[in-house]
Amino acid sequence: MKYILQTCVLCVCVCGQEVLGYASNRQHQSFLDDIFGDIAISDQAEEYRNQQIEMGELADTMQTLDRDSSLMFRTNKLHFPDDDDLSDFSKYVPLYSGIVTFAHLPQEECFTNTDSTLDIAIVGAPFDSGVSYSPGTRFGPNGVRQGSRRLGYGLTPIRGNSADSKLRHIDPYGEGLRIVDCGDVPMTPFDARISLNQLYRGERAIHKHDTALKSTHYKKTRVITLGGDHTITLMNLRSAFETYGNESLAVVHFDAHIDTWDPEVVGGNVSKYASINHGTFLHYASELGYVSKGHSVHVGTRAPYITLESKHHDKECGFKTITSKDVDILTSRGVGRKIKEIVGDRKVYLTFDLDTFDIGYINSGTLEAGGLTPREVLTILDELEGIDLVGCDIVEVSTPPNSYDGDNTGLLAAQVIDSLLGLMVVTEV
Ligand SMILES: *[C@@H]1O[C@H](CO)[C@@H](O)[C@H](O)[C@H]1NC(C)=O
Ligand SMILES: *[C@@H]1O[C@H](CO)[C@@H](O)[C@H](O)[C@H]1NC(C)=O
Ligand SMILES: [Mn+2]
Repeated sequence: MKYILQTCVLCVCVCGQEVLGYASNRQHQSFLDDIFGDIAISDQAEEYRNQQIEMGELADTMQTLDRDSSLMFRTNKLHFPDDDDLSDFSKYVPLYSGIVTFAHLPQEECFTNTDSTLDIAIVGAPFDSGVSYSPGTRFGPNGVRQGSRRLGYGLTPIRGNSADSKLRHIDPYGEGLRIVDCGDVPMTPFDARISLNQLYRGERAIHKHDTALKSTHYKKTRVITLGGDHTITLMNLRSAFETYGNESLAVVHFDAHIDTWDPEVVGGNVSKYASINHGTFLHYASELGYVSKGHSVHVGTRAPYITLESKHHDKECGFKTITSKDVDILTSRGVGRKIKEIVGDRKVYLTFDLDTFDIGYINSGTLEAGGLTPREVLTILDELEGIDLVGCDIVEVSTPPNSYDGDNTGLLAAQVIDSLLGLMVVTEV
């Protein structure tokens, strides 16, 4: 066996061919060497192994393995790049690796550098000082980003509700819009008043950017905010309202709860400071004129009204209601069509509370049974194709370390954002 091997080494030297691929100093060629080449064995290790074999401490695998079984590897020898060549590093990054931004979008400092042009900006609002039930959604922005790692290439067989819908044929990440992840607004956990004001200023700074895509009919950046408890929507709405003309926006509010509660009912009888919270922000949004009355709608509603008066007050705030059970009656597409009818051609702000989903799918700030399935939600959202979506957010995303449901919550939240991104991009291409 040894004799044959050395003959071959000679052959390689004489002919200058690499077909057999043996390194000339290898006395005891093994199956592993054939498969992995230099990666499996260094010169030092080779020498050590040879010594061990000579001393009879180690079996020469050449004696025991059938070399025919490694013929394929010997004749298809792997060629590694030059040791200092790193050109392949930038070509492909595995989806689970790297520093995590939403769907691998480029990260940008959007707050102080307002000269850059952006079409759509993702920003996190890590805040949970306004919750009445489970806290912890300050980890939400990070959770959504973790859940978005498989996203970034958007052409799928289910985007859009029919083969001839425009949505079916687009990849929101690849249509030429400049979409970036701005990171999180630094929101202090110690004083909700300061914290919410920080968010307003952060959103406002992002809204100052001009858009990049020439064909767009939006002059200013549209923002997708990752929450955070639902209180944050008041600040997002305020900045969107001021950016898009100081005219009330059609608010599409996916949520198990109405969130228009009079502060006298939720929080306000504790202190004035406690009045603004995740159950009252829509009362304030309506009072401040951000909500287009009669053209705004709750979707997925099912939690108790708390008081008899709350139902009446909700109407005063300008919302129509599509309950979770209405999805059974109208079908998902029917719900989508009804929402479109309600908002018409008005500018839309869509806020999505993760508790819209049934408790079986997610963890969130205030879980309610009897919610929607992921497919129902994706169908409803895609049916909104063509609406004038100027801003959106996803809130009450309760992910680890606050919850222990694996990755489900983050994955679903990311999937909703992916659909919303589709709705934002489809009108631009
Ligand atoms: C909306 O009103 C604010 C405050 O008065 C003003 O600064 C802003 O320019 C207005 N926005 C638009 C788009 O007109
Ligand atoms: C606040 O209002 C709620 C609902 O009406 C009531 O149950 C609660 O007792 C009130 N708390 C205080 C301190 O007034
Ligand atoms: Mn809510």
